[in-house]
Amino acid sequence: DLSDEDTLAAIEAARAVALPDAAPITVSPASGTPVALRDPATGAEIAQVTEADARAATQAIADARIWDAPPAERAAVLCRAADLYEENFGPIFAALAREAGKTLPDAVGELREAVDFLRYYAAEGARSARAPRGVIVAISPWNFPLAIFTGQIAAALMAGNAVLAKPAEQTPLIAAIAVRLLHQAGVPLAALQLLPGQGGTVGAALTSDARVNGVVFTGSTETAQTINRAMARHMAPGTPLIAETGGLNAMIVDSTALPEQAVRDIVASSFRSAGQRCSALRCLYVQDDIAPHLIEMIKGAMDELTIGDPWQLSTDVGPVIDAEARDGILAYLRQNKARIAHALPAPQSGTYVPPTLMTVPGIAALEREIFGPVLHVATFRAGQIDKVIAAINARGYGLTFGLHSRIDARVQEVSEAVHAGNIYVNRNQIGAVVGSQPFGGEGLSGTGPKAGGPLYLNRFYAPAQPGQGQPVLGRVDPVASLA
Ligand code: UN1
Repeated sequence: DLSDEDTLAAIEAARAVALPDAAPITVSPASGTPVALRDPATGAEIAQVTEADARAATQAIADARIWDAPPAERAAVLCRAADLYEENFGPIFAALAREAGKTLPDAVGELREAVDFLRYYAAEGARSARAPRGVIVAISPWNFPLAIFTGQIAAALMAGNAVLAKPAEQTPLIAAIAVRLLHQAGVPLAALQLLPGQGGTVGAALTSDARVNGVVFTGSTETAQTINRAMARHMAPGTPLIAETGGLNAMIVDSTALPEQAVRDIVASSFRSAGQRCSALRCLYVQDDIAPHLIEMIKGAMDELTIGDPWQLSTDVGPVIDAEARDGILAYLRQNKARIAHALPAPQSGTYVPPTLMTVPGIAALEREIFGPVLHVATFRAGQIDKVIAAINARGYGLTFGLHSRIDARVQEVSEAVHAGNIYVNRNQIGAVVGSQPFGGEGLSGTGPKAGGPLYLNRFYAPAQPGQGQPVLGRVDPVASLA
């Protein structure tokens, strides 16, 4: 919440000190060729990372040791890490802005979510006497390089596992800051090892090793499928993959919606974080009788967005993560030029993409998940909601869904009919809150259980062993038992 005066003051303090202190930072955990990390807003080099290779990954598995401390002690260490994260907000904000192009409001949200994950899993697991699975590989995405990175690790560590963390190749610096703070809080070195590197080499080595007892992954559906195949070939049957993957998230706005509220929520859901959230709105369905007016209002609200340097407090939309992402989205926009209804000017330098509104006949027309600030809009007529829902469900994803309607019966019916892990009514459809709004998808969008929810930790404990279950009592011979 950036209207909070303390937060604003803290950010101003961070802006003053953190930037020169944070750069350049050299991350060098392993042997290999140093690779330059670049600021997406400016293209400037901010750090050098020496990536791990397949040999380092294999060695890390051999070096891994489960965290053999009482659960209450593990919980205390994770809570201490949460405190350290909060104290170190300056370098964390600087790294989030410069390495991941995060705006300051997003950086604040990300730090809070990471801290919430640490404290939530600590509280959930503090009294559990269950045994860990063993070695857990955690593969995390660049779009939440602190929150999701930390959430995966915190859950696996809280259950007592040894964790091998492979951050996204775009965001090893934030990962290195996080791991340093976790170690400083008291997580043993052998219980948490950081392996920055390429998915194709480090990720592949980690996910095809029989000594690994579980994988937790957030990223694309295709990568989850690749990991699934590698695990099936190499690991013991039943080794879990806990995956949060992509989505083609829709929102329905009917003619009873409050237009001003709907527009605010549509713009936040589509363009905040430059659309780089798997929860983001991709395809909006507006009832035809209000559509012309609502679409004009969306365009007007888009025109109010400030696109630019994420380090400026006034910025709403920063760059996308890298040149490859930008070029992919720009190519999609060129190919679908005829559908563009509105696009904002974006800075020419850096990896910016113009926030864009496209009109489409329906969700079936979307080629794939476009991971950026592109909103597709379709219309529907009264009486056609069932068809719209069938079209949404037919895509096979099931992450987030939004509905703006003032008809109670419709809210009830639609939320029962739509396949989605997170259904949001009369609000935006991003920004799930750890604890109160567990996050996760179904179908092509993920395996569950939901992150930040009460069932998540369960998957990180070993299943009950034979002999450790409830005793099954048979008939007892009274004479023999007396003897
Ligand atoms: C993702 O984009 O990978 O609800 C997950 C949200 C975030 C999770 C997004 N807490 O927007």
